[in-house]
Amino acid sequence: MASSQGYGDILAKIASLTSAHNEWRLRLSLNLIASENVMSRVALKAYISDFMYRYAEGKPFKRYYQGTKFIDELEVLTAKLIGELLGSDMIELRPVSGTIANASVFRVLAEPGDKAVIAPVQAGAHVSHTKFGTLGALAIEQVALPYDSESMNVDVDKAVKLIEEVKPKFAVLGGSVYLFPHPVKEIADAVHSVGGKLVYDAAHVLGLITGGSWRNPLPLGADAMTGSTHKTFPGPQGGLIAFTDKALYKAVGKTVFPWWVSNHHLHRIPATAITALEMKLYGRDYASQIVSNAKRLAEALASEGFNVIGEHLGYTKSHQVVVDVRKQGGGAKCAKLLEDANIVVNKNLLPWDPPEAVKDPSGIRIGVQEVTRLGMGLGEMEEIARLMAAVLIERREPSEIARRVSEFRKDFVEVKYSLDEKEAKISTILDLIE
Ligand code: DSN
Repeated sequence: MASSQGYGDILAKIASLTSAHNEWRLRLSLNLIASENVMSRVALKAYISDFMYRYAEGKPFKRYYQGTKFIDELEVLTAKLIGELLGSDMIELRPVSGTIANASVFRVLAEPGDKAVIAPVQAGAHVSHTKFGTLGALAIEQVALPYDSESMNVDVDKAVKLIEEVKPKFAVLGGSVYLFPHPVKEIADAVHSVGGKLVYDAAHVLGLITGGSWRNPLPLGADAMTGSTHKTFPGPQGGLIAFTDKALYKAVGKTVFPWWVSNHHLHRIPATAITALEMKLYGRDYASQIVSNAKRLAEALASEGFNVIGEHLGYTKSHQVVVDVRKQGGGAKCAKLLEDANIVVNKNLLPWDPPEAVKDPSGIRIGVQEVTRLGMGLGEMEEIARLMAAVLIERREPSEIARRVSEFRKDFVEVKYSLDEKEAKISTILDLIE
């Protein structure tokens, strides 16, 4: 067995950085980034498999490689499970991220120079919807979907008028910040009437949809729904697309490989299947607890003196809470102070911010899906609000609050809404490697 032979310092550094991160994020801190989550132990075991070393270019049972007979079956089974949760038998699992899922659909729907109607980034669109991201790389022109900051939602009348004028190839709803359901039917009808398609980006709310706590956009008129499998849907990092439009499903399926992925990171597939099963069994309870927790956190933060967005609308119907922290020093400063107190959130543009304010926007965005998966409920949301107020309103020393956060976190380390590990009997490849 070789020793580290002079690389001991580097090895120690790699080990200590990795261990410190694991300890910090899994034991000591409150993870409130709205786009993250943790997998169950069963899904994690399924994830650490030989599939992580392998290639399977092409579609199940029509691959360009040998050695794929098990992933072929697993991929079909996973698509079936997800399809049952979403009410679609047209599921594409190969995009390795939500951004790649978006790129795959956008490029089939539009040629460079064509137009798409999409909310501006400060109104909640994901960067991949914008000229700064994937849309820009595809040279598709973004026409801003009219947005009403009062209702934190699309301005339907103005949006319908704009769609009739612009006649875009497609419109996009959904994205990275949204508290309330979007008007899917109205926008679908408008874009269909000019020959375009509606893409719904469900990256953030996929778990809420599969759990029945958010309206499924597919029966309401979305032609394709893109998503991530690791936000409110608590699986491994990855993307997917569900379709109602068969021609679009086929066209996108022909281009995911070879345009956007060569291999599609096969080890995420069995872990995604395990998570889909968990959502079938526990998704309804999980999703409704997420939404109740988000609302309670918003109310508790408001009681502590924060300017929580959307009070007149009940604050939120999703997993997210958005707070205007200009009075507390702005998004960048507040997110850093909270991080120093072991509370991890992200700074976020609010609808009135110009895109250039991205480095120091007005707000912070908070997501409760991960702490909910760890078993937190309404009482814990009130404690989180108190801890945040101690840092940002009472101006207590972040290191003092960090200790309180870690103490509070101690009781919430087990991943709930999970399959039973003994029943699942999944072994990892570590069991095969001596
Ligand atoms: N940018 C991520 C988010 O936090 O919403 C999604 O890709």
